[in-house]
Amino acid sequence: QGVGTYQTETHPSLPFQRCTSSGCTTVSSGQVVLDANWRWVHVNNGYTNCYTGNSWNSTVCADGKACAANCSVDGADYSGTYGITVSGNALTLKFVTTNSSGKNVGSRVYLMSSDSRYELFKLLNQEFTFDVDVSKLPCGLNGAVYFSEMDADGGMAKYSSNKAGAKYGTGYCDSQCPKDIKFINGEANSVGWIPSETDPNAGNGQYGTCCNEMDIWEANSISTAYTPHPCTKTGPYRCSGAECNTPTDRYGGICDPDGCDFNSYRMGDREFYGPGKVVDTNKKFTIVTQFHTTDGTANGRLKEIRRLYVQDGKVIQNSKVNFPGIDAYDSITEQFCTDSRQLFGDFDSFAAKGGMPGMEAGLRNGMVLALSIWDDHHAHMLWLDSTYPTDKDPEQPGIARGSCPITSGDPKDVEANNANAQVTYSNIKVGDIGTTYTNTG
Ligand code: IDC
Repeated sequence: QGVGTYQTETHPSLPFQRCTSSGCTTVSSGQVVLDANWRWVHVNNGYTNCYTGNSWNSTVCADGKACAANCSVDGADYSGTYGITVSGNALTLKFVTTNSSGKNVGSRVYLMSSDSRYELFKLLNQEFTFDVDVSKLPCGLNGAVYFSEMDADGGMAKYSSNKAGAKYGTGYCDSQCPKDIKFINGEANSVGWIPSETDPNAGNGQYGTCCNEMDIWEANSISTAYTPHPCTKTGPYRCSGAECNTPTDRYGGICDPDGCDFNSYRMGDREFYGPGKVVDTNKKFTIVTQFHTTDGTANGRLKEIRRLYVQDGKVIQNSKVNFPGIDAYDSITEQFCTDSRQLFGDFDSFAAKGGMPGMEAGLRNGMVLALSIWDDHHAHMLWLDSTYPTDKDPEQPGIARGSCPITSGDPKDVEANNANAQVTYSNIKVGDIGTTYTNTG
């Protein structure tokens, strides 16, 4: 796909910090870029759309290669069209943005340290820290901060027909092997495209795009989870057929779509996270995630993913698993994953797709930071913040994930009633373990 020039692409500046025991240095060239899927796609040097609403222009997009050769992705008006704003080191993503050109729902941006390359994070034996304000993020929404094993240049070097690259937010992948991505490997995903039945702006093509994913933060003001999702292949990998996770065969693909989630509420501590709770979601707080290895170096094996919170200057240890018959784990380890999946009676797709060694491979290869706000057309976010499956007993371990009603989270409701929802991420830091936060309380 080419580059459209009707709107100049100006990345909002978002400085972040790199830390060691001698202190933190600011990467002032930090900036974010909007994913290509949200952008206007039109014919090269013309105003005719290649993609409108949820379908492709069949004249210029007779096949994926021709479509990529004929079409360009254009620059973005970050605040006006997409509700994406920055102030200092803080990024705010608004949920619904309406203006004369239409309505935008949600967004996904990636962190860069230059205009044309994503920042590639290597997190083994490191910690990743940021502040969040989820106070305006109700049931059914998800403010997500996570790492995907994308190419730093968006795939430009591998696929010469991708002329847009990271500067225009191309090359996305994750462990759901999403098929709603419009351009994969420098080709349009237009062949066999099926428009979504519920989303006027989305659809699914014949290809998906898979890769290792480390969810640092999937949350709203009611619930939160952090979740490694390994894949059996190095990403990004373009899948088709059964290798993508399909609705009828969720676990038949090359990635782990469920992950090994640590959601405090689901793990049996219902008083830990939420408005007025131990981690009080009415106010800003800090999230620290540490990637501990067996030998305390980046060359060691990934053994534990630990979480800490800091609020009002005070370090808050993670909640503990609180069910009879299972250890009081307070972090993600291979044993936590095995035992919790077993207790809950979940299929252990995490183990099946590589477990901690699988996640380690992705972390060692390097991953790109995605920051997003989204609603859920498939499961209404009930897997995060409610009782799920909805017909099961919430007192049975693993079923209750949060206090949201099972009727909440339908995109048509939240888009109408919570259009003003938003999330703010700020003060992003990465560095040696113990160097990105302090306890002053
Ligand atoms: C969750 C994933 C999350 C993903 C979501 C929607 O962790 O990253 O965005 O699915 O696809 C289930 C659900 C499954 C959950 C998983 C953890 O079927 O959707 O995965 N889980 O809550 N049942 C038991 C566990």
